[in-house]
Amino acid sequence: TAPSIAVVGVTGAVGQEFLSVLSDRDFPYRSIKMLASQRSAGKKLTFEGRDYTVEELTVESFEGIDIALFSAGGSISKQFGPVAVDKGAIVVDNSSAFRMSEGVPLVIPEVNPEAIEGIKAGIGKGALIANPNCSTIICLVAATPLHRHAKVKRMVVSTYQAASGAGAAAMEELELQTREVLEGKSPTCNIFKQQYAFNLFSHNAPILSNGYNEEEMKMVKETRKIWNDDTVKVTATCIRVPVMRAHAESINLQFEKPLDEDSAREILKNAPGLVIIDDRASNHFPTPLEVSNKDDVAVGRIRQDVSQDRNHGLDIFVCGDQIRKGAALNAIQIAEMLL
Ligand code: 2RA
Repeated sequence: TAPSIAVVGVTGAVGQEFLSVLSDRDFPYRSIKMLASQRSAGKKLTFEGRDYTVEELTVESFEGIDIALFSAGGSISKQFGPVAVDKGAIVVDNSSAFRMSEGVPLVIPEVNPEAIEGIKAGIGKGALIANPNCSTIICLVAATPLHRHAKVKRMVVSTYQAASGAGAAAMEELELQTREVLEGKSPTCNIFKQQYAFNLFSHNAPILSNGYNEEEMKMVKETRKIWNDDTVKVTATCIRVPVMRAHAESINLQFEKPLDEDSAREILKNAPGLVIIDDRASNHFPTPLEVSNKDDVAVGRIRQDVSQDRNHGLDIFVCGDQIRKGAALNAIQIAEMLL
Protein backbone atom coordinates (compact mmCIF):
# COMPACT_ATOMS: atom_id res chain seq x y z
CA THR A 1 0.00 0.00 0.00
CA ALA A 2 1.07 3.59 -0.59
CA PRO A 3 2.94 5.17 2.33
CA SER A 4 1.64 7.80 4.73
CA ILE A 5 4.05 10.70 4.46
CA ALA A 6 4.85 13.79 6.49
CA VAL A 7 6.52 16.96 5.21
CA VAL A 8 8.42 18.75 8.01
CA GLY A 9 9.14 22.41 7.22
CA VAL A 10 6.41 22.48 4.58
CA THR A 11 6.19 26.31 4.41
CA GLY A 12 9.90 26.81 3.61
CA ALA A 13 11.44 27.02 0.12
CA VAL A 14 12.47 23.34 0.13
CA GLY A 15 9.23 22.27 1.83
CA GLN A 16 7.21 23.88 -0.94
CA GLU A 17 9.46 22.23 -3.52
CA PHE A 18 8.84 18.85 -1.83
CA LEU A 19 5.15 19.30 -2.67
CA SER A 20 5.90 20.34 -6.26
CA VAL A 21 8.16 17.35 -6.82
CA LEU A 22 5.76 14.89 -5.13
CA SER A 23 3.05 16.09 -7.49
CA ASP A 24 5.24 16.26 -10.62
CA ARG A 25 6.40 12.69 -10.07
CA ASP A 26 3.00 11.31 -9.03
CA PHE A 27 4.57 10.03 -5.84
CA PRO A 28 2.08 7.53 -4.35
CA TYR A 29 0.87 8.37 -0.86
CA ARG A 30 -2.03 7.16 1.29
CA SER A 31 -2.05 10.39 3.30
CA ILE A 32 0.15 13.47 3.66
CA LYS A 33 0.69 15.52 6.82
CA MET A 34 1.87 19.14 6.49
CA LEU A 35 4.08 20.04 9.47
CA ALA A 36 5.77 23.29 10.45
CA SER A 37 6.58 25.45 13.48
CA GLN A 38 3.89 26.87 15.74
CA ARG A 39 4.31 30.18 13.84
CA SER A 40 3.04 28.55 10.64
CA ALA A 41 0.51 26.16 12.21
CA GLY A 42 -3.04 26.84 11.05
CA LYS A 43 -2.01 28.12 7.60
CA LYS A 44 -4.15 26.68 4.81
CA LEU A 45 -2.67 25.16 1.69
CA THR A 46 -4.03 23.28 -1.28
CA PHE A 47 -2.15 20.30 -2.64
CA GLU A 48 -3.31 18.19 -5.56
CA GLY A 49 -6.79 19.67 -5.33
CA ARG A 50 -7.23 19.02 -1.61
CA ASP A 51 -7.18 21.56 1.21
CA TYR A 52 -4.81 21.04 4.11
CA THR A 53 -4.16 22.88 7.36
CA VAL A 54 -0.51 23.12 8.41
CA GLU A 55 -0.10 21.35 11.76
CA GLU A 56 2.40 22.23 14.47
CA LEU A 57 5.30 19.78 14.61
CA THR A 58 5.22 17.85 17.92
CA VAL A 59 6.49 14.50 19.19
CA GLU A 60 3.01 13.09 18.44
CA SER A 61 3.22 14.09 14.77
CA PHE A 62 4.66 10.81 13.50
CA GLU A 63 2.03 8.26 14.55
CA GLY A 64 1.43 6.03 11.52
CA ILE A 65 3.92 7.88 9.31
CA ASP A 66 5.94 5.69 6.92
CA ILE A 67 8.17 8.37 5.32
CA ALA A 68 9.01 11.77 6.81
CA LEU A 69 10.70 14.38 4.60
CA PHE A 70 12.56 16.91 6.77
CA SER A 71 13.78 20.34 5.74
CA ALA A 72 13.46 22.60 8.78
CA GLY A 73 17.05 23.08 9.87
CA GLY A 74 19.48 20.96 11.83
CA SER A 75 18.10 21.58 15.31
CA ILE A 76 14.58 20.46 14.30
CA SER A 77 16.05 17.35 12.66
CA LYS A 78 18.09 16.57 15.76
CA GLN A 79 15.04 17.02 18.02
CA PHE A 80 12.39 15.26 15.93
CA GLY A 81 14.25 12.96 13.50
CA PRO A 82 14.95 10.27 16.13
CA VAL A 83 11.35 10.62 17.41
CA ALA A 84 10.02 9.84 13.94
CA VAL A 85 12.45 6.91 13.56
CA ASP A 86 11.29 5.49 16.91
CA LYS A 87 7.72 5.60 15.60
CA GLY A 88 8.84 3.43 12.66
CA ALA A 89 9.16 6.17 10.02
CA ILE A 90 11.94 6.40 7.45
CA VAL A 91 13.29 9.93 7.76
CA VAL A 92 14.88 11.58 4.71
CA ASP A 93 16.65 14.54 6.27
CA ASN A 94 17.74 17.51 4.17
CA SER A 95 19.60 19.14 7.08
CA SER A 96 23.29 18.66 7.86
CA ALA A 97 22.48 17.22 11.32
CA PHE A 98 23.25 13.54 10.66
CA ARG A 99 25.11 13.55 7.32
CA MET A 100 28.44 12.54 8.81
CA SER A 101 26.98 10.26 11.50
CA GLU A 102 28.30 6.70 11.49
CA GLY A 103 25.68 4.35 10.06
CA VAL A 104 23.58 7.10 8.47
CA PRO A 105 23.49 6.68 4.67
CA LEU A 106 24.35 9.88 2.76
CA VAL A 107 22.72 9.34 -0.63
CA ILE A 108 22.54 10.66 -4.16
CA PRO A 109 20.37 8.07 -6.00
CA GLU A 110 22.31 8.37 -9.27
CA VAL A 111 25.62 7.99 -7.41
CA ASN A 112 25.41 5.58 -4.47
CA PRO A 113 21.96 3.90 -4.38
CA GLU A 114 23.52 0.83 -2.76
CA ALA A 115 23.89 2.86 0.43
CA ILE A 116 20.19 2.32 1.28
CA GLU A 117 19.88 -1.32 0.26
CA GLY A 118 17.40 -3.11 2.47
CA ILE A 119 15.68 0.01 3.80
CA LYS A 120 11.97 -0.14 2.94
CA ALA A 121 9.06 2.05 4.03
CA GLY A 122 5.99 0.74 5.78
CA ILE A 123 7.55 -2.19 7.60
CA GLY A 124 7.44 -0.39 10.92
CA LYS A 125 11.21 -0.33 11.34
CA GLY A 126 12.41 3.26 11.23
CA ALA A 127 15.65 4.58 9.78
CA LEU A 128 17.27 7.92 9.02
CA ILE A 129 18.76 8.75 5.60
CA ALA A 130 20.66 12.01 5.04
CA ASN A 131 20.34 14.17 1.94
CA PRO A 132 23.75 15.66 1.05
CA ASN A 133 24.41 19.38 0.89
CA CYS A 134 23.12 20.95 -2.34
CA SER A 135 26.56 21.97 -3.62
CA THR A 136 27.84 18.44 -2.99
CA ILE A 137 24.90 16.86 -4.87
CA ILE A 138 25.30 19.15 -7.88
CA CYS A 139 29.06 18.51 -8.02
CA LEU A 140 28.94 14.74 -7.60
CA VAL A 141 26.15 14.05 -10.10
CA ALA A 142 28.71 15.14 -12.72
CA ALA A 143 32.03 14.13 -11.13
CA THR A 144 31.06 10.60 -10.05
CA PRO A 145 30.57 8.96 -13.48
CA LEU A 146 34.10 10.12 -14.35
CA HIS A 147 35.42 8.97 -10.96
CA ARG A 148 33.97 5.50 -11.53
CA HIS A 149 35.98 5.21 -14.79
CA ALA A 150 39.29 6.81 -13.90
CA LYS A 151 39.32 7.20 -10.09
CA VAL A 152 39.61 10.83 -9.05
CA LYS A 153 42.85 11.46 -7.18
CA ARG A 154 42.15 15.15 -6.51
CA MET A 155 39.10 17.40 -7.01
CA VAL A 156 39.15 21.20 -6.79
CA VAL A 157 35.72 22.86 -6.71
CA SER A 158 34.84 26.55 -6.93
CA THR A 159 31.16 27.22 -6.34
CA TYR A 160 28.95 30.16 -7.29
CA GLN A 161 25.98 29.65 -4.98
CA ALA A 162 22.47 31.07 -5.34
CA ALA A 163 20.42 33.02 -2.82
CA SER A 164 18.00 30.11 -2.41
CA GLY A 165 20.64 28.25 -0.43
CA ALA A 166 20.07 30.78 2.32
CA GLY A 167 16.27 30.43 2.13
CA ALA A 168 13.26 32.21 0.68
CA ALA A 169 13.98 35.38 2.69
CA ALA A 170 17.40 35.68 1.06
CA MET A 171 15.81 35.41 -2.39
CA GLU A 172 13.34 38.15 -1.46
CA GLU A 173 16.13 40.34 -0.13
CA LEU A 174 18.21 39.92 -3.29
CA GLU A 175 15.27 41.15 -5.35
CA LEU A 176 14.60 44.02 -2.93
CA GLN A 177 18.26 45.10 -2.89
CA THR A 178 18.42 45.02 -6.69
CA ARG A 179 15.44 47.38 -6.92
CA GLU A 180 16.82 49.64 -4.20
CA VAL A 181 20.25 49.92 -5.81
CA LEU A 182 18.74 50.67 -9.22
CA GLU A 183 16.62 53.37 -7.59
CA GLY A 184 19.73 54.86 -5.99
CA LYS A 185 18.65 53.83 -2.50
CA SER A 186 20.88 52.12 0.06
CA PRO A 187 20.24 48.35 0.05
CA THR A 188 18.34 46.57 2.86
CA CYS A 189 20.86 44.21 4.45
CA ASN A 190 19.09 41.96 7.00
CA ILE A 191 20.11 38.49 5.83
CA PHE A 192 23.80 38.87 4.90
CA LYS A 193 24.70 42.22 6.54
CA GLN A 194 26.30 43.32 3.26
CA GLN A 195 25.17 44.26 -0.20
CA TYR A 196 24.39 41.23 -2.31
CA ALA A 197 22.95 42.84 -5.46
CA PHE A 198 25.64 43.51 -8.11
CA ASN A 199 28.15 41.96 -5.71
CA LEU A 200 29.46 38.56 -4.59
CA PHE A 201 31.13 37.37 -1.40
CA SER A 202 32.65 34.39 0.35
CA HIS A 203 29.86 32.00 1.45
CA ASN A 204 28.14 33.17 4.64
CA ALA A 205 28.74 29.86 6.52
CA PRO A 206 30.95 30.13 9.66
CA ILE A 207 34.73 30.04 9.15
CA LEU A 208 36.47 27.08 10.84
CA SER A 209 39.89 26.96 12.53
CA ASN A 210 41.52 25.76 9.29
CA GLY A 211 40.30 28.84 7.43
CA TYR A 212 37.70 26.93 5.41
CA ASN A 213 34.01 27.70 5.87
CA GLU A 214 31.48 25.00 6.82
CA GLU A 215 30.10 24.85 3.28
CA GLU A 216 33.56 24.02 1.88
CA MET A 217 34.27 21.35 4.48
CA LYS A 218 30.86 19.78 3.73
CA MET A 219 32.02 19.34 0.12
CA VAL A 220 35.28 17.74 1.31
CA LYS A 221 33.79 15.39 3.91
CA GLU A 222 30.57 14.46 2.11
CA THR A 223 32.44 13.60 -1.10
CA ARG A 224 34.70 11.18 0.80
CA LYS A 225 31.71 9.55 2.53
CA ILE A 226 29.58 9.26 -0.63
CA TRP A 227 32.50 7.87 -2.66
CA ASN A 228 33.50 5.73 0.31
CA ASP A 229 37.06 6.87 -0.31
CA ASP A 230 39.07 8.61 2.41
CA THR A 231 42.08 8.97 0.12
CA VAL A 232 40.57 11.31 -2.47
CA LYS A 233 41.94 14.82 -2.12
CA VAL A 234 39.21 17.48 -2.21
CA THR A 235 39.36 21.23 -1.73
CA ALA A 236 36.66 23.84 -2.30
CA THR A 237 36.01 27.57 -2.32
CA CYS A 238 32.34 28.47 -1.92
CA ILE A 239 31.10 31.89 -3.00
CA ARG A 240 27.63 33.44 -2.74
CA VAL A 241 26.59 35.15 -5.99
CA PRO A 242 23.53 37.27 -6.89
CA VAL A 243 21.60 34.46 -8.62
CA MET A 244 18.17 33.29 -7.45
CA ARG A 245 17.96 29.49 -7.25
CA ALA A 246 20.64 27.56 -9.16
CA HIS A 247 24.22 26.92 -8.16
CA ALA A 248 27.12 26.95 -10.60
CA GLU A 249 30.37 25.09 -9.95
CA SER A 250 33.77 24.91 -11.63
CA ILE A 251 35.27 21.45 -11.09
CA ASN A 252 38.88 20.42 -11.74
CA LEU A 253 39.60 16.69 -11.65
CA GLN A 254 42.91 14.81 -11.52
CA PHE A 255 42.63 11.10 -12.29
CA GLU A 256 44.63 8.04 -11.24
CA LYS A 257 43.98 6.36 -14.62
CA PRO A 258 44.04 8.00 -18.07
CA LEU A 259 40.75 9.47 -19.32
CA ASP A 260 40.75 11.36 -22.60
CA GLU A 261 38.29 14.14 -23.31
CA ASP A 262 36.19 12.21 -25.84
CA SER A 263 35.76 9.31 -23.44
CA ALA A 264 34.79 11.78 -20.71
CA ARG A 265 32.15 13.28 -23.01
CA GLU A 266 30.73 9.85 -23.77
CA ILE A 267 30.57 8.98 -20.07
CA LEU A 268 28.83 12.26 -19.19
CA LYS A 269 26.42 11.92 -22.12
CA ASN A 270 25.23 8.57 -20.76
CA ALA A 271 25.21 9.54 -17.07
CA PRO A 272 21.85 9.77 -15.22
CA GLY A 273 20.61 13.16 -14.05
CA LEU A 274 22.93 15.08 -16.39
CA VAL A 275 22.43 17.09 -19.56
CA ILE A 276 25.37 18.32 -21.63
CA ILE A 277 25.41 21.98 -22.72
CA ASP A 278 28.80 22.36 -24.37
CA ASP A 279 28.61 24.34 -27.61
CA ARG A 280 31.98 25.98 -28.19
CA ALA A 281 31.05 27.42 -31.57
CA SER A 282 28.34 29.59 -30.03
CA ASN A 283 30.01 29.85 -26.61
CA HIS A 284 26.87 28.30 -25.08
CA PHE A 285 27.49 26.55 -21.76
CA PRO A 286 25.43 25.83 -18.61
CA THR A 287 23.79 28.81 -16.91
CA PRO A 288 21.79 29.01 -13.67
CA LEU A 289 18.74 30.38 -15.49
CA GLU A 290 18.65 27.46 -17.93
CA VAL A 291 18.64 24.83 -15.15
CA SER A 292 16.27 26.64 -12.76
CA ASN A 293 13.13 24.62 -11.95
CA LYS A 294 14.56 21.65 -13.85
CA ASP A 295 15.63 18.21 -12.60
CA ASP A 296 18.91 17.68 -14.45
CA VAL A 297 22.33 19.10 -13.67
CA ALA A 298 23.87 20.69 -16.78
CA VAL A 299 27.56 20.11 -17.57
CA GLY A 300 29.80 21.90 -20.09
CA ARG A 301 33.26 23.46 -20.62
CA ILE A 302 34.50 19.84 -20.84
CA ARG A 303 38.21 20.04 -21.60
CA GLN A 304 41.58 18.48 -20.87
CA ASP A 305 43.33 20.21 -17.99
CA VAL A 306 46.43 21.56 -19.75
CA SER A 307 48.27 21.87 -16.45
CA GLN A 308 48.30 18.12 -15.86
CA ASP A 309 49.79 14.97 -17.47
CA ARG A 310 47.98 14.21 -20.71
CA ASN A 311 44.63 12.43 -20.16
CA HIS A 312 44.97 12.66 -16.40
CA GLY A 313 43.16 15.95 -15.81
CA LEU A 314 39.80 17.42 -16.80
CA ASP A 315 38.00 20.71 -16.20
CA ILE A 316 34.19 20.91 -16.29
CA PHE A 317 31.54 23.50 -15.36
CA VAL A 318 28.14 22.53 -13.96
CA CYS A 319 24.88 24.25 -12.99
CA GLY A 320 22.04 22.72 -10.98
CA ASP A 321 18.82 23.90 -9.35
CA GLN A 322 19.64 24.22 -5.65
CA ILE A 323 16.10 23.82 -4.34
CA ARG A 324 15.18 20.97 -6.71
CA LYS A 325 18.06 18.56 -7.43
CA GLY A 326 20.07 20.21 -4.67
CA ALA A 327 17.43 19.35 -2.07
CA ALA A 328 13.79 18.38 -2.71
CA LEU A 329 14.17 16.21 -5.83
CA ASN A 330 17.13 14.28 -4.44
CA ALA A 331 15.22 13.57 -1.20
CA ILE A 332 12.14 12.36 -3.08
CA GLN A 333 14.22 10.21 -5.41
CA ILE A 334 15.51 8.58 -2.21
CA ALA A 335 11.92 8.17 -0.98
CA GLU A 336 10.99 6.51 -4.31
CA MET A 337 13.70 3.92 -3.67
CA LEU A 338 11.96 3.03 -0.39
CA LEU A 339 8.67 2.06 -2.03
C1 2RA B 1 23.74 27.07 0.81
N1 2RA B 1 24.26 24.72 0.84
O1 2RA B 1 23.67 27.12 -0.41
C2 2RA B 1 23.56 25.78 1.53
C3 2RA B 1 22.11 25.46 1.65
N2 2RA B 1 21.89 24.30 2.39
O2 2RA B 1 23.93 28.07 1.51
